Amino acid sequence: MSVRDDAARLLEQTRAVYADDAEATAQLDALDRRLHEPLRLALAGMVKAGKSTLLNAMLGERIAPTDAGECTRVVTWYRYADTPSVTLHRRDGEQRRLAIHRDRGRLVFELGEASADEVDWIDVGWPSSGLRSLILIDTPGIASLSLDVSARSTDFLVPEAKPSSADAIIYLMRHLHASDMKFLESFRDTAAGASQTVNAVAVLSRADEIGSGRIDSILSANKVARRYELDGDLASLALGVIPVAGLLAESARTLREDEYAAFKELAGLDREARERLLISADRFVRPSDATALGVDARRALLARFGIFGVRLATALLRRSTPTSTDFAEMLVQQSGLNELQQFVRDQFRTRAAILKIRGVLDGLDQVLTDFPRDDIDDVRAGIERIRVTAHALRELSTLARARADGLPLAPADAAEAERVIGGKGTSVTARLGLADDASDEAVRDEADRLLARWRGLGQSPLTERSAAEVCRVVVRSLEEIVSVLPAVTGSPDVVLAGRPGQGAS
Ligand SMILES: Nc1nc2c(ncn2[C@@H]2O[C@H](COP(=O)(O)OP(=O)(O)OP(=O)(O)O)[C@@H](O)[C@H]2O)c(=O)[nH]1
Ligand SMILES: [Mg+2]
Repeated sequence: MSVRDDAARLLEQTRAVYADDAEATAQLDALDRRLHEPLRLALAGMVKAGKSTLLNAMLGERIAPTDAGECTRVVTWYRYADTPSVTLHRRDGEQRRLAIHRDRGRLVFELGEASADEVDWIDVGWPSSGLRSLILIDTPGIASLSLDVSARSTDFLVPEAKPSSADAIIYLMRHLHASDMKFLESFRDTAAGASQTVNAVAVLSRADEIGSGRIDSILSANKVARRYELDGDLASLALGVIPVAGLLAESARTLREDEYAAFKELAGLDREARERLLISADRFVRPSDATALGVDARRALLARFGIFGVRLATALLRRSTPTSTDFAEMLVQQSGLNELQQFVRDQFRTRAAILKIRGVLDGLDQVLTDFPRDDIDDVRAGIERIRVTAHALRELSTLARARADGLPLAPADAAEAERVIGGKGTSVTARLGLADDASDEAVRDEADRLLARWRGLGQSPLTERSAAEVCRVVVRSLEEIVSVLPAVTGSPDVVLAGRPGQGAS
């Protein structure tokens, strides 16, 4: 019986209790859907942090509107569908299908006569393969001049006294800002608070601007990100900090042949003309006959790639002549997008099942609170039982504790414990601290060694009770690793949702 089956059964049981209550049943139905849907990953951050651009980059398509306009003020869900559709949900409960328009490759939603204030959320169904395993949720900027929009994002992500609708979050920040911290704190305290989970990653966004668009901007951004990561407060709020140049990533993933040709033209200029042209964004779009590219073409390049992207693209093409596909991939590689996607895979997607179950249990709690009655003690007990017995949930809460307060262990032990319970990724090798390509034998040796060590630590009379509890979680994680080892080929993700192989869905 997997944890998910347990949760599904508990939902079923609750539904029977509330069979005569249509409103409660509707909420239970929604929880049931949530249990079977992909992970809900929200992008949040201050106004113009680059949320929608990054969402497009992750999908490799320009569907989220990025410039000013009413739509950027509405929470928008992007989920997989065979045929495109855009549905507007009004606050008064009414739904309306919107026409789908494209403008220069971009999707444009026309809210029609509805103003953003009247819209609750927009639901976009889109046949993008990236959405098969994730639901992406774009949110309006926080701390905007319009308090109203701000309130709407915050309300959605960290609703007061309610579990969040998102399972995990990518928080974009351009520089560490007091209100960023405040937001991340409230996200931890409410959404994840009940089960104390770390489920946020911070993105240092618009990374190309950090070094003023110089070609080593990403390097500078990396240094800043590492510094932020060492900041104790931030470390307790986000699993990591990753610099990403979202605009470059978005445009690289939607690169057109004419843009590729334009960059080749720039790379082919003689050095002096090229350097003069690329000295600043202003200079780049001034009338000049040093290049065959007209002002409009240069303006278009600048808007799509930023001055950093233009410089980088030109430099790359001077060194080699890749095909346009390879060239696009080279640009993506420089943008930091791959690192982010890798992180989302390692930390969120492999834990999708358990993050969702956590959200569903919180939601179930909420139903019991909102619709109190006498015969719900069994359901309440059922929720508690799953929370206590599901090892993956205990891993998550231990991990959260490690990040927030530190574990009650010697520093080296604490670091090892955190790694074993999945703090650096959930693959067997990541948990054991081995290289990805470690041999089966090395994996088994290390797993056995750690298991013996942590059993000993847990049983030592010198170990305090709170530390012994952590040891038990670590030992259990190691036992599950050992139990999957005979079948190890490569390095499968171990999502400890009960038994191997039933984790992510
Ligand atoms: N240079 C640079 N500009 C970027 C980057 N990402 C986004 N932008 C620009 O920043 C502006 C805002 O980008 P959006 O993606 O709309 O930002 P947002 O956070 O969704 O904005 P709101 O939804 O209005 O809060 C646009 O003009 C983008 O082109 C980036 O990585 N580098
Ligand atoms: Mg936006």
